[in-house]
Amino acid sequence: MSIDADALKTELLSQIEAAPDLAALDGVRVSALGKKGRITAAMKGLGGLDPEARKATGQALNAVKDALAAAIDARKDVLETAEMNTKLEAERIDVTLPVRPEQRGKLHPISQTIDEVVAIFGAMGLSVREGPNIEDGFHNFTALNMPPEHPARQMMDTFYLKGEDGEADMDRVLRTHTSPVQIRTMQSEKPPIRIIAPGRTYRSDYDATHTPMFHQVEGLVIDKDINFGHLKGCLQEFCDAYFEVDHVPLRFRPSYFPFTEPSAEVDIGCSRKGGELKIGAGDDWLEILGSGMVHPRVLDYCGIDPEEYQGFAFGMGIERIAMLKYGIPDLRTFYEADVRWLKHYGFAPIEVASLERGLTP
Ligand code: 2U9
Repeated sequence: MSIDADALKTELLSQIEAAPDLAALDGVRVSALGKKGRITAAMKGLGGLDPEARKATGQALNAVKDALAAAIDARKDVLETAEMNTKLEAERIDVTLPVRPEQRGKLHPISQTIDEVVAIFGAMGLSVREGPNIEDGFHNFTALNMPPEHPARQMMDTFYLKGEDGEADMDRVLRTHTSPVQIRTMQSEKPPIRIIAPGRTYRSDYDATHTPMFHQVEGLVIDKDINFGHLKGCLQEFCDAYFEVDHVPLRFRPSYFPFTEPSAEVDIGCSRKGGELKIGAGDDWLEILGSGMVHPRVLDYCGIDPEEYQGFAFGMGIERIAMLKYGIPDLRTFYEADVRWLKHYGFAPIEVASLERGLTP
């Protein structure tokens, strides 16, 4: 048997040169120089040669081994450099690219207004509750003293989800107010209850002053001996803090809501001289919210004894009070996602509304 060291060298060198990447190169190294590699096998075959051929072939194989090791090192350098260049190319950062002109995001006026309302009522001891946007008929209507034949339950005002038969499922409605959150809270918590429920609400309505989705914040206070005076004091304090005016004149007008008795709509004093709205002074009035004492039937529906507990509730539109405070003239612009509008009406994101530091940044 003879061993052709030159042929082995030529074949293995060409494999090394052809290795496309580091993993393939290592494969070639193992198949040539590894324990079960071609060179090792050839070395083992030296024992079958006569002494002279053994010496010459042994030297030749050692030289091939050195040549292969050198070739592998050289190929490894080439492949490593190529790999590094590919990586550098892919991860390159263009430090000459100018920074974007818009460096900071802004808080949407809806978010800012909710933050302010939460801060004000929070300081009075009311905490936030949330609930589902898809409600059932009981929590959105029935428990609020709106029986099935009530006009607000009819299709034109309310978005219903489709049932399996393709018809409106009367028990899956997009909540038309945040009142079901208060219903759920009364069902699951015991008085005293002092909460606000800010969030999205939905009504099938679209014109200059109505959008199908809007935001409300409602409040609920339930305890023994709560009376209309507490409602007035609470709303007075809210209006003074929110509009940042010493004593906003308030006017309570008798009204009707199915869930409160008595009910009142609340106006704030303002002036409209020269077409400019000024809140807190003047001889004009502007409606901002609805309120009343919680109807005994509503308490009853929630398992609270109306002989033992009373409470007041109120509700207002977030968009409406945001427009009044920040002079935003058109409701529909709230939802147009126009970054120029946000830049103008938005708020610095870091300074969260608080009574101590001032509500508005
Ligand atoms: C429960 C009991 C009573 C919440 C109330 C109003 C009056 C009201 C409107 C203001 C403008 C809604 O956004 S708006 O269209 N809301 O006038 N809301 S009393 O009364 C409740 C709520 C929950 C259990």
